[in-house]
Amino acid sequence: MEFPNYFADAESSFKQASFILFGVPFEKTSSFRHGADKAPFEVRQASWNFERYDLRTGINFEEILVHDYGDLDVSKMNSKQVFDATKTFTATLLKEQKIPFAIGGDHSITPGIVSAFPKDIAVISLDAHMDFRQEYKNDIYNHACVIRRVADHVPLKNIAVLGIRSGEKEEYELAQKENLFFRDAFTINKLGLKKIIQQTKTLLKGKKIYLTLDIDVIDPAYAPGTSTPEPLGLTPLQVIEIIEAFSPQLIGGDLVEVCPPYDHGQTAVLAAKLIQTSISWIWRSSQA
Ligand SMILES: [Mn+2]
Repeated sequence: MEFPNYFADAESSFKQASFILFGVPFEKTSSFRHGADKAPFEVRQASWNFERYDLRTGINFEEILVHDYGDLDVSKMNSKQVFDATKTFTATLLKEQKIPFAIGGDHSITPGIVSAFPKDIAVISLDAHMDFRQEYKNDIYNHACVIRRVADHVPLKNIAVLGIRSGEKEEYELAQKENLFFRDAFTINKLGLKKIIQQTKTLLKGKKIYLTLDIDVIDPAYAPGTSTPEPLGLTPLQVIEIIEAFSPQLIGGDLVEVCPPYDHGQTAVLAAKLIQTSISWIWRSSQA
């Protein structure tokens, strides 16, 4: 069965909307499994599964002014062109005071979006991977270099990476040497998520935050349909807790790396739920 090809209840006009959802079906930099370009479609389809009322926020999703712009046409672009296109598009949204939320695509779609924001924002990256390489496969815009590219725009001290459990030895050493704030999945489980949220809040106190949510931060038992699955991850409820904790500071976000050909639907449903929840929490925080 096919549902309309827009996110459920995202029925505001562009002009009226506070939130603009848009798809960036780009996945040319994926290094293991291919198919993340199918994610915007599948995540939108999955979104029609939910009831509108959110138990925890007490908000009916249809009350929220969300416009689904559709997908950016990136099919013939390389990673540098996608960087430029997402930056330009996001800049037009910010000029209109909109809150952007992108559906990837692989993680390489994030730095262009972030580059449209002022340089003094902060970024939280939820990801299984360090993504701190200077370049990968001769491409500085590869999905394995996301945090590096974000750090070209945002000061490194404004970046927090949570949930990692994969990276090259050199990446870890460099991250430590350069004082990148990161907390791996093991430390989160050992110290407890509350403690880690507290530490992250101290780091990013008073800052506006962009959230990039790589679905592979979540354990592949919950989210198997992803490009580079990495066992021993966070649970969906831990991720929801992080989103809730930072929602008063969030000014935009993305959800990336869903890979439908390796999914039985559960990853797309979870991704849609995380998008719906993120938007609901940001909306609720803005109403308070
Ligand atoms: Mn990742």
